[in-house]
Amino acid sequence: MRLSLLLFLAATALAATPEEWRSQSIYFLLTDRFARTDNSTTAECDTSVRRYCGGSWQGIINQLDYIQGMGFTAIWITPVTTQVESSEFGDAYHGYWQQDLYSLNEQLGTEDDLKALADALHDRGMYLMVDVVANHMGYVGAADSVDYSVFNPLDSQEYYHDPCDISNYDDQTQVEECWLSTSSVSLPDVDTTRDDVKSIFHDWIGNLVSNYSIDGLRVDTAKHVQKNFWRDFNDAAGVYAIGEVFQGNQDYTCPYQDVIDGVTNYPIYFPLLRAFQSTDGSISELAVMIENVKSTCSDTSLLGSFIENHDNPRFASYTDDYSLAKNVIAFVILDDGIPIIYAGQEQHYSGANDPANREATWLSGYDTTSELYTHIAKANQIRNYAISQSDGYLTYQNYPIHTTDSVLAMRKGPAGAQVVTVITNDGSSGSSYTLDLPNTGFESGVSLKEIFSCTDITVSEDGTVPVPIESGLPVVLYPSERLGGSGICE
Ligand code: ABC
Ligand code: CA
Repeated sequence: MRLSLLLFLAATALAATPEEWRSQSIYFLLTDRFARTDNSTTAECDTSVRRYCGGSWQGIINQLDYIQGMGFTAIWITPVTTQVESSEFGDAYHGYWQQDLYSLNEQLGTEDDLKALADALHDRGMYLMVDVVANHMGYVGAADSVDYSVFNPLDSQEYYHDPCDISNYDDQTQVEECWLSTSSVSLPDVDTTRDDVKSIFHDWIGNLVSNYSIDGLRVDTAKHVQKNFWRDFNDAAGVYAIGEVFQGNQDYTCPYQDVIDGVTNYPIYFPLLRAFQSTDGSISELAVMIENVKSTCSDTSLLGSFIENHDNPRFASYTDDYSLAKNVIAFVILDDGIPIIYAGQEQHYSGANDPANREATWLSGYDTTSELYTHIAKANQIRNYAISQSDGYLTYQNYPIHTTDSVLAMRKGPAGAQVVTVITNDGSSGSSYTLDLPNTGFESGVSLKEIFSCTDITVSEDGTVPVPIESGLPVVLYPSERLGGSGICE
């Protein structure tokens, strides 16, 4: 093979850096629950029984148009490794009860299927993010019954912490050394402080990433492993990694960004939910947290923004109001950080606690005309376009420019190419009025486009923008003259 071709092939297989991930938008799915190889949209999936429902990697390949049609540029899939056998406590359909790091979960497909998924994504210029677990393995039975020889590698008790339950999440030693579960399905906690364990994980992650052409990692249970484990693990992976740190306090969560490229933005998640789950939530609490996260996390552009995932009740389980749902989505996509939308959110699924929040996406019929599908597509489209228009968009830190009891207006992006987002928790029955919005940075007389409704708005002589608030819907403003050729409102 010619050298140039070899270099080209090597380059296309190159995994992605934090710099490359910052501009992505992620669709998160549970492989077992998103799409089936047979393309069925009727196959039964009763979430309450916690069994496999038949989703597969090939199924995802079949539905990439559906995902890309919403403007997503990457997917995050649940863990791919071999899991515990079926038990009275359910199946490991979610992938967090692994036993063999070096083989794949047959329920989800073959090695070739997973490689084909990476190829299919790369052909579209999209990225593959895979969820990985280094904190624990899984075993059906109580802690004292664990047969460590079934694990591969880490097949002996010496590699594990002695069993104890995490009874107090404020005790960091417990959080790191005790087990997430010691009964039903036990989660034997790996002793990640041992040098041999570290090198086993480094070898494994490097291999996994290169074998399956993985572009990025979502790292499960990051706060349950001591901090000094992660930098070397992240380096051994050689790709952007985002750690799951399930904690709302920015002083606790942000420092993990010093050892892993990104963290899931739980500090914003909680005040965002409280602000929009009803029409009397606190906007100011959210505005304060935007600033707290900016001053505490080392790089907000590498955080993962979300309002739904498989561990928390879906947004629509709190309120069925579409306007509120649209406002939180606008925030998630247009704040700093990499947006993460959880499969089913676009169909307004409303499952509450695990396992109810893991509904099969196929039962929606993959409706590309649904209200939130098209809303997400619009929000991703303007973000993707703003990124393409200005190098500074992603690193310019979003900030609140105006707040009232029910409105948060914010600006992101350098002058002339800024996106101004106005969100409100008025809800769909909110009244219609015009907000004279200051501090947008737009010059008086400039023509703006409201990108959800495609309405034209001109900046007033006094520099304020007359923003129409209608039925509690979010508003996104961008300079009209920049939209030529964008396909947005054209
Ligand atoms: C199963 C059943 C559930 C049952 C549970 C006990 O057992 O399905 O119905 O309730 C996987 C599966 C789950 C399974 C578990 C346990 O394994 O997906 O279905 O639950 O077998 C990650 C993954 C998650 C995964 C695992 C385990 C970890 O995203 O899907 O679960 O590999 C903790 C962990 C976090 C974990 C999460 C589920 O549990 O830290 O890594 N997620 C507090 C704690 C958090 C804790 C959280 C929820 O509660 O601080 O550490 O997360 O339990 C805020 C605070 C937060 C606080 C919240 C409640 O309040 O700031 O710190 O979080 O104000
Ligand atoms: Ca641990």
